[in-house]
Amino acid sequence: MRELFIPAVLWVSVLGCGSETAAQPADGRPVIAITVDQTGYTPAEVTAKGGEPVRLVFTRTSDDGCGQQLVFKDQKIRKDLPLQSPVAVDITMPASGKVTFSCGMDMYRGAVVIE
Ligand SMILES: [Cu+2]
Repeated sequence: MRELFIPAVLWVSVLGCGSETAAQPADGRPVIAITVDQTGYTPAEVTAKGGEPVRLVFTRTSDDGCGQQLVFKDQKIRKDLPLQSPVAVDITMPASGKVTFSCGMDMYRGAVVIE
């Protein structure tokens, strides 16, 4: 019975992830949309308040270029960005400084800076 049970749990967690992306976050954190294509991130620089939790939603809109992977090096976050499928990344801004992100090869670069 265990073999049947595990896939069901996985399916539910994947589904939950997708609906979480589309919905407004329950804690009311700001949502910032970023597009990824062959030119990199648009916008490449976004702002948030120091110490504030935010949700970044990345949507890759082109198979050209190398935006298929998304890396937040300092936060040790690495995610795949499927084409045309929004991926949410929740972070909490530091009190000062900025949060940077890049593609898997560190060619495309973006940042969340404190407003
Ligand atoms: Cu790259």
